[in-house]
Amino acid sequence: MRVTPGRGGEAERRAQSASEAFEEATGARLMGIVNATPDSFSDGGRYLDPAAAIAHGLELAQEGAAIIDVGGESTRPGAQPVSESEECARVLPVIEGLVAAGVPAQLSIDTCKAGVARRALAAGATFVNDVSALRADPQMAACVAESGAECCLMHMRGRPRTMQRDPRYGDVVAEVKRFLAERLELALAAGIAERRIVLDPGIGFGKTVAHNLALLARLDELATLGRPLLIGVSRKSFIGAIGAAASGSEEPLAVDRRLAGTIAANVLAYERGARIFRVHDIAPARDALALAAATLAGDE
Ligand code: HH2
Repeated sequence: MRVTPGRGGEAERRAQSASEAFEEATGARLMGIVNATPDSFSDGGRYLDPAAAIAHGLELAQEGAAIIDVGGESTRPGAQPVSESEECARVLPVIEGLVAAGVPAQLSIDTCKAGVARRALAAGATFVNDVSALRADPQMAACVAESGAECCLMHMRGRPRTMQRDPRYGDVVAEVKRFLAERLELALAAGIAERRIVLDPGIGFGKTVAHNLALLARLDELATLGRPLLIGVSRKSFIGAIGAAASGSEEPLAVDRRLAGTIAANVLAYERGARIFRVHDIAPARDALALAAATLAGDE
């Protein structure tokens, strides 16, 4: 419970929401994923029905998500592109429904299309998660700047359909850092306020298992860019690969067996400076990161 000054000078007690309590304990925010798609790699088809997506978003917020990220187009390798009207038809009812239900979280639109972002922002979203870092649509930078929304700029090599075809880097961390610094400059020049920009190395976007591990291990080098780092490792295939290797299996761990690896990667990313965690499973991430924060603080 937190004490806040009430009207007329009276102290008024109010219960903290789960996300406020989490942020106070860790200095971090959780971003819960709601994919209103038929083909997302881990939850495709589960939340295509708006009522199911809205109920799921409300549950994630109640568990501690400060941000609910609503997406209508899968970015998994090989995913088929979706038209603007189809994407809007998938995400707008979800955003409108969450707003109408009074969801206690900020709403994010996961899109590369300015037309989708504009309509989502008009419906109540206040965060634009653009995995192309404002490159896919020339209108996107102005759309974000005019709206005053927060935005995430993510590194991706190539495009989702082809990005996993033999990606190569000299020094992946240095290249991702240079890219993010350039995109940050571009966003600032377009009039997006610096305090509204977060950066993301794009785990799994045009990267091998080794590239993903190098980015996680050396995340502190990206933290020097001076903006909060968002990290999205949840259920991704490198976790399946590492888990399989450690258990002597030829097959990658199934998507529903990647929670432990997701948590390990998020905790290590937190220690190295990540401050926004994009996850499918909020409650376990919340508990693990709270423990990590308390341990790092050396609480007695
Ligand atoms: N990962 C995915 C989608 N959007 N956005 C950011 N900022 N960072 C990420 O790492 C990221 C993202 C892929 O995950 P998911 O949404 O679960 O799958 P799909 O793209 O198949 O819908």
